[in-house]
Amino acid sequence: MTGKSYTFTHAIARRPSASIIDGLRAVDTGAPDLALFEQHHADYIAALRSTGAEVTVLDPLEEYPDSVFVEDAALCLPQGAVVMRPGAPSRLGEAEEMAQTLARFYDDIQTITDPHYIEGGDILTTEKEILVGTSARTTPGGIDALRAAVADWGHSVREVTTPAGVLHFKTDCSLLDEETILATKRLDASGCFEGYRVIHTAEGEEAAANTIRFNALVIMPSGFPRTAQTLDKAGYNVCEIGNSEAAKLDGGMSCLSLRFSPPARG
Ligand code: CIR
Repeated sequence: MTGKSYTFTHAIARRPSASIIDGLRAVDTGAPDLALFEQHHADYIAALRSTGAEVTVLDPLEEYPDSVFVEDAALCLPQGAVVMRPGAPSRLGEAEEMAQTLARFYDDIQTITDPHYIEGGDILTTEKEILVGTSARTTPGGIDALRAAVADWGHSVREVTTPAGVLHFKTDCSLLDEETILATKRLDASGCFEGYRVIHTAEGEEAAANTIRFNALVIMPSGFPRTAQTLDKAGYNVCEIGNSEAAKLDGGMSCLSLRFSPPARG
């Protein structure tokens, strides 16, 4: 296993806060249950750690109800980190909180600044490029700012489109290996994955698309048996984690961590 786009030594997560009941959601299907969310979160952290990774678990931030979804606050690359500028006003302050944590691991930290917006959930890093979907949270200017921030590190950024009504680009896709993407049919139909092998989520199991490849594991939300079987048959080592509470806030497996291998510090 060598793929730098899914092989990580570290991850950062943040425990859910009691204020999670005020988290953003497209459709209200009821308040998340904190105790159950905490259990799912603990299972998720255990899965990350089971691969040998060092996982930093931050304390809850009551002032930011959505701060458990740490992925949106930053992009971590082998050379450095980029602090995002979330498009949701209630989430703007999460970026600065994450910047402080990133400084433990990175010397080179870039920051997306006013007036641009970009959230980590819209960013899919593959072996050869960084795909970023425009969305209600991520503007073309934000994508251009990211492109400028990572150019010196040798990364190319390609702007794509998050489907209308979908929160983030990665709500509908995940990286499985160097050449393979798990995606909903609706996102794949946009043509953005030309040149990749694409495995589709099963009909009616679109929410399974927010999965992560983390070292040897494909960590996916439980409750999507046909997609899990497809991935299993394709040879992936599937690990299912309860996601009922995060799902009430449009969250899935990728949102709950930042995954990275920090550069050696000299
Ligand atoms: C939000 O609307 O911002 C949160 N309730 C969910 C964020 C999910 N994050 C992600 O997909 N990366």
